[in-house]
Amino acid sequence: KALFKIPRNPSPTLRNPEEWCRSFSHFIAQCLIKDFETRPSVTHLLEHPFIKQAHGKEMALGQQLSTLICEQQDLGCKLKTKHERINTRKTLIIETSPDDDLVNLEFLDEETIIKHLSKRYDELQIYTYVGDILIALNPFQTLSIYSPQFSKLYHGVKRADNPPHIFATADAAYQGMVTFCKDQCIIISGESGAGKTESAHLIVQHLTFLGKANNRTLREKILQVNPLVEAFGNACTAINDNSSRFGKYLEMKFTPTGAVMGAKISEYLLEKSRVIKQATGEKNFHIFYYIYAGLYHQEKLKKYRLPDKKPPRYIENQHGKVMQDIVSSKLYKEQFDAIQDCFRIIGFTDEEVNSVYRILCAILNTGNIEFTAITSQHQTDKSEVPNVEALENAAALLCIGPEELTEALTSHCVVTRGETIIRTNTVDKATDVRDAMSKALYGRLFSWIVNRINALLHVAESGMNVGILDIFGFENFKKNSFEQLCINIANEQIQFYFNQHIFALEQMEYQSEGVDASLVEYEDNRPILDMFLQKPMGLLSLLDEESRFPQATDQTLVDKFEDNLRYKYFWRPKRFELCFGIQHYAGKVLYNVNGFLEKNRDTLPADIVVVLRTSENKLLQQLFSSPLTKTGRCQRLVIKVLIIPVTFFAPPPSLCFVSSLRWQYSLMDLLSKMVVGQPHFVRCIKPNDDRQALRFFKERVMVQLRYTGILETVNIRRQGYSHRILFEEFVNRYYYLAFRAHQMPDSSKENAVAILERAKLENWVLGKTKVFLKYYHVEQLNLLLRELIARVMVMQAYTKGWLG
Ligand code: AD9
Ligand code: MG
Repeated sequence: KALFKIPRNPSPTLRNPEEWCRSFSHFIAQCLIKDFETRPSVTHLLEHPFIKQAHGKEMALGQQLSTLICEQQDLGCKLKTKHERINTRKTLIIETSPDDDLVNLEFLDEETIIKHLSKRYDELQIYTYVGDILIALNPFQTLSIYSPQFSKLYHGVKRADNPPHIFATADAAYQGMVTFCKDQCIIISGESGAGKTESAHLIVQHLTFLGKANNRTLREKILQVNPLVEAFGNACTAINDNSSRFGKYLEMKFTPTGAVMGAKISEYLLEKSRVIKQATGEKNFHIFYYIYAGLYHQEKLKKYRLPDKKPPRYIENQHGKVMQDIVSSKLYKEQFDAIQDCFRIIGFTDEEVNSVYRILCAILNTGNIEFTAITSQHQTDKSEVPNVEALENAAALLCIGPEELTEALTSHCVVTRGETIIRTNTVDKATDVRDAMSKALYGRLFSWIVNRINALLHVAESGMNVGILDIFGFENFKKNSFEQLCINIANEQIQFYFNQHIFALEQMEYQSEGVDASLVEYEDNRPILDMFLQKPMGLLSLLDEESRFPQATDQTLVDKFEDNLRYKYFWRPKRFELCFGIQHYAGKVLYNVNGFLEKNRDTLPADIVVVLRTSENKLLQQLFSSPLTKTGRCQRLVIKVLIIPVTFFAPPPSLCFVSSLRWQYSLMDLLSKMVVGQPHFVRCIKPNDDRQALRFFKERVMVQLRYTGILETVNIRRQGYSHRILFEEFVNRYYYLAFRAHQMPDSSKENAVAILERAKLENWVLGKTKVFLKYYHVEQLNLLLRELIARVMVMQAYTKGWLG
């Protein structure tokens, strides 16, 4: 009834009818969700003269509403009632509980938090709030809480109305974007295997649901992006069978009215070295197994020149069960079919897909090329290829001449004093060149796929977006190498970003604005980051410096670290061992320096580039025509210097061949993207290391809660003011709540207070220039605003005569 109570006052400007219709239907849908128990009113609504009259009118409004109402009825039936406790082990209890938000707990210490999380995990409540931050415990089993019904349940409702859920976080980001026309970003963190990638998928799923575009194809395309990119960028590690080996920032683009219009993906720091070698018990990137099994079953191994007796060396299973293992895997074959569908749905042409397969198969053949030494009287450093078949296969797939390829692998040109001299390669050198070529082919192919997806998802730069960050999680294996160091530094950076947002910026503002709030102590990891990033004496600078000396060895490198890094976070177990240790924010890690320099140099000989450029394959020509550049890079580097270490903002060096420099640059680009959006945090926690469902190891969880600073986060969310809004912005945003549309109040402190009082909020404080709000205030204000807007819309429809 309240819904149809038409206010008398004249209306402010009506937005366009389409927008009106959309928001109004959403509003009605929300009312219905809230009113489960009074469902007879739904039937009344269907009978309501408004619906009947609107039927067939402009925008088929009535039709839309009836559909929505039916959907809600359906939802109501399926979920039975919101208050019914369904405790079959695999169904979420759709019932809110006081410990849904740890901030609400009366007594708070580590033990209490663990007790509540453990109890909730037992009841399959894997999600818990800490204020506006979401903790997600990995369930290690499939739960039935991600269906479209749940998407509807978590759409545009008050957060406290439902139990915590990843959809609620996605919804908050979406609502924030639509209400304030501001970009949002969801940062998912947690150690390897904690559930970041799964969470990212679920967020994309819910955002696609929320941004209901009329264009169904677009929705389908967006949903295919993650599976496709992950087939190329994920792999099985000792910790996680589907471990992300690259960082991914997916921006979902929306129109100002909240309809999804595309997506853009940025990839960071792919672990290319995995192509040529994997640690014991680990595997190569998924796609290699999919393609080998898929082509085997389609009887196309011959067409793509792959061996059919023994799998190529790069994907050879180290545990012996080789061929059968791969080709008999139903999963691999099915995944290959799925990847083919992804390519097709996203819009790759058959020619492009064929070229991608050819390059992948060429890489597999390249791995099979061997070298032997030719020793003659005059020469001992020459090598040749005994198994020409693999080389010929690779050359044929890459559409280049086999002789040219042999030349480029077994010799190299040196230019001295204007003269070009050809030098031969030793077996070791030729092997390195071969592997460098494989890595370069794969790395550039991966970037090309990502760029192509972006082009096919056809996104105009206008509009708003919700970005989702899913990087590789913190890793600590028995043996850790250069890759783990890069991954762990990236995680340090994300932790630093979290600290800045949750603790540092907030507390700095209390002081500058003269607000009296108790301060919370937290573990600042800035000194560790400085140790890595400072110039010229940080660990990465030392590594780069050493990489430029041709005579340097891994031994000289680790000595250099020891001699120069005077930090308590660095130690060297024994002087003559090739290893060093770092006390990261998430624990101690021992790194083995073997191969650090070579991996960091990551050089691709010019001779290889020259020969690959002669290819008749269009895609390959494109990959090697110029270094792949990412659009939009380097444009926003000086945003909010405050929250990113200054060292990150040094301009990229001109000689950017060194891996760690490129890598720092890449990370800098990522952070510059993130800082422009309003952040939402999801902290994934791994309850056990055995990947077992319903196993909650207190000690394991405790460690993660400690190093992510959850207890401190609870404290600051309780005592602090997570939202600080300038008076001007506050009055502009919310003035409808206390003033008439035509009044246009000035943005004074007094008017801000008038709004706060009218909205009946409690516990806010005022600073010199800003309103300081608790995390729950913003939701309350937004809800009031949305309800008001909906009322205004009904009123406008009335004045337009749509309501008869
Ligand atoms: V890594 O840093 O990329 O190595 P992630 O991304 O944190 O790691 P991932 O999302 O891949 O971990 O999760 C690991 C496994 O946990 C998945 O393969 C699932 O089997 C399992 N998982 C995680 N989250 C869920 C979930 N919400 N529901 C069911 C889940 N299973
Ligand atoms: Mg992952």
